[in-house]
Amino acid sequence: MPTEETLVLVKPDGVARGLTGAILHRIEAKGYALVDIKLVEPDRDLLEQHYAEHAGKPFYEPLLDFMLSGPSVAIRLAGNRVIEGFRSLAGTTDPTTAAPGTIRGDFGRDWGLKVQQNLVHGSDSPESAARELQIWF
Ligand code: DAT
Ligand code: MG
Repeated sequence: MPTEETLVLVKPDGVARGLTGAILHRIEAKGYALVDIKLVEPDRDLLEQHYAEHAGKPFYEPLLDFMLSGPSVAIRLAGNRVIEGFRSLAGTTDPTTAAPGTIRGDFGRDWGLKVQQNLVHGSDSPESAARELQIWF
């Protein structure tokens, strides 16, 4: 299978808590290649495009507010099966129950807010990756 690409975000909680380096370390240790990386302060329009699939859900507005609360680190990441590989590194959505050994499981928890502050984003399919990479890069 040819090398594929995914969009990874270190979300505002990860940047604010100084976890960008630790997260990048795990990504690099797994053997994936950083193709491009930048600090981004997204506007609401960018986030509405990125999270279009979640519009109208109860956590949608808190999610956008959270993503507007500070910069994220956007990463174009490459490697064979990197889409599923990064989501495995990240762990499941809810950081309270994400498996230990994953980014979300080791560094995240429930902060009692309306949105899961779970440190990272990773595209969930080749179609999502292509769409999201175009939005952020
Ligand atoms: P993922 O980031 O694991 O792909 P998702 O795409 O379903 O999860 O949701 C996007 C983000 O929205 C997720 O990272 C955190 C937040 N979120 C999802 N479901 C939630 C819920 N039930 N309550 C609060 N926040 C939620
Ligand atoms: Mg998702």
